[in-house]
Amino acid sequence: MTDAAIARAHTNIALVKYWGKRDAARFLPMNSSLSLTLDAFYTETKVTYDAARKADAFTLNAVPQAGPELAKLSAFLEKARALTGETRFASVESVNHVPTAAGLASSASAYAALAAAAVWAAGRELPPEALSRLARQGSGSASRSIFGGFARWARGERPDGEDSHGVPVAGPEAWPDVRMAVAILEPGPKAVASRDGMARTVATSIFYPAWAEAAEHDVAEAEAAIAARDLKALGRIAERSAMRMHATTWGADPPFTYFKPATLALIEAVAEARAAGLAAWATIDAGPNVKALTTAADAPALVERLKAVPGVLRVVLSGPGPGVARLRSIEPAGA
Ligand code: 2P0
Repeated sequence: MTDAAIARAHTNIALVKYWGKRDAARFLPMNSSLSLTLDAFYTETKVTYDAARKADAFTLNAVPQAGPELAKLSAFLEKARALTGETRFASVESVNHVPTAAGLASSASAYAALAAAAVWAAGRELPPEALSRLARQGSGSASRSIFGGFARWARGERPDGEDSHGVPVAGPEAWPDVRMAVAILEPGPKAVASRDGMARTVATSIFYPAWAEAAEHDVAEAEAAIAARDLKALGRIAERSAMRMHATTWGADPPFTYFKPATLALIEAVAEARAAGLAAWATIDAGPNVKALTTAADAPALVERLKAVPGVLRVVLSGPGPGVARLRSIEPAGA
């Protein structure tokens, strides 16, 4: 007997960053974080439980996966099965609608979609907080992609992680005028993986304690700015959170950075745009690309400025996106 479900989840960009774990096995963060879910980038995943299967199977963008990729997926499905009581193995078909070489973390949308499809295919309906808790255990940032618009990932206090999950802050309809311009750079040599980078900064960065303390305040301030629809205040918090996160990497031993020369040029272009009167605040994740928070009205002028920076391949504009949702059919890879 087979049972299947399909879920779509959108990626998110943190405005107050998640950076560092207090419990790596449970994916428990050192600090709370806050993000904007984007409508332009998403993952669709179909999970089919099949009593006749002897093992899990996984295709990503229509390419069958094996080795470590399949093992990672199977380990996550074990967590979903433990939660739902499902006992059958599954075939998982996943399609990423994230531009290739975008340097955007697809793990957020991927694990959010997988968590939801794995639970729904088991015939269970769980509250979004429970889906978020499960998604968190695939990739921390996935806990936020269960929700649309602005979402907070509450750090939580409990050692078992039950209180560490996404919380909706303001849905995509609440502030539809917000935009994120994603400037995509030519791909370079592989950077330090975010998981390794955050582990190294927690263990060795002399700036880490200051980071963790500041982040908690930043989340509270960012929520107040969202409640007041004050993009200037939110942008300022987002930019300083990103710079402080990256400062921890310079203070690590050995030190490292995700910045490339073009990253700094983009940060400068964003500052110049702001000086020229446009809404524009930069944020950077565990890679060299720069994302700029802006408004629908100012986005076209900002995009032109970012496109003109040497090294920029393209700029993708996105508005607020929805939370995880059930689909009837999956869009094939390449569609
Ligand atoms: C974030 N990042 O808040 C931060 C900012 C990157 C920089 O979440 O180890 O893939 O799977 O929990 O979620 C990327 O790290 O890390 C990330 P794991 P994840 O978006």
